[in-house]
Amino acid sequence: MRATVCLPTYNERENLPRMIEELSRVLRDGDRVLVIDDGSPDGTGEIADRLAEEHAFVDVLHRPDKEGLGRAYIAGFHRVLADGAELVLEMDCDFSHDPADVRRLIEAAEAGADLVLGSRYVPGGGTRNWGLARRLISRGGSLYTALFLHMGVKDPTGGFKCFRRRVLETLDLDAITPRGYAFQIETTYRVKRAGFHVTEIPITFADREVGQSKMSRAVVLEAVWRVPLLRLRG
Ligand SMILES: Nc1nc2c(ncn2[C@@H]2O[C@H](COP(=O)(O)OP(=O)(O)OP(=O)(O)O)[C@@H](O)[C@H]2O)c(=O)[nH]1
Ligand SMILES: [Mg+2]
Repeated sequence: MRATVCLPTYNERENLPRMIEELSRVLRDGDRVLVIDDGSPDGTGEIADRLAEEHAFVDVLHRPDKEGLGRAYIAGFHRVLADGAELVLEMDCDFSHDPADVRRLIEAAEAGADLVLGSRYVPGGGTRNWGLARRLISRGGSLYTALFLHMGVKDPTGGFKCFRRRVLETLDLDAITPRGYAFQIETTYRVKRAGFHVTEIPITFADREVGQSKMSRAVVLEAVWRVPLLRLRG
């Protein structure tokens, strides 16, 4: 099945070239990468254009304003579905997600899962170089989500995923409005509600080594109020 990795970027100039290089080693013939850049002031967009000229498997979607991860992914999903992708992956560009794990996500989808989640909280998964505060926020987010949504998912806030095409075609993508972690929770919730088969495979999530985190208090608070709302709205 032809897979496309959606790679949202905002100020990832130090990470993007190496990420494309590493993905070129794990992707198969016909697989693609779509870089979705929100007008990064550090020139990531121009670097992406250069990489797309050098590598036939790379495309770039430029968006003028930074509107958050959720919006960037939705725009990317529309594009890759139109381009005929059969599997659609989400992945961070900061090496928190190991490109070497992309193959295992693809294989789990090809083995029958409709949505594969890279999971820190199933046996064999974990985090590396995360301080206590980040570990608590992440664990707390998982527990909070379980309390309201009962999805049976151990790592609902993670952003390393692989969707089958038919899943994204079924969802009303433009109705998914969160920007941060809540985006990850809501997509998985909707996929489960639609009756699709979701599976988790273990990954190790490493803290970024270069560039700046875009995580903010606003992103966490968004998830705090949106999760109960999701339950209420059904
Ligand atoms: N296009 C786009 N990409 C974004 C935006 N915000 C974050 N990203 C990218 O999304 C990925 C994840 O963002 P991070 O900054 O690592 O945020 P995070 O993973 O929640 O936080 P950390 O774990 O602290 O790094 C990275 O590749 C970012 O460059 C955005 O508004 N638009
Ligand atoms: Mg990150």
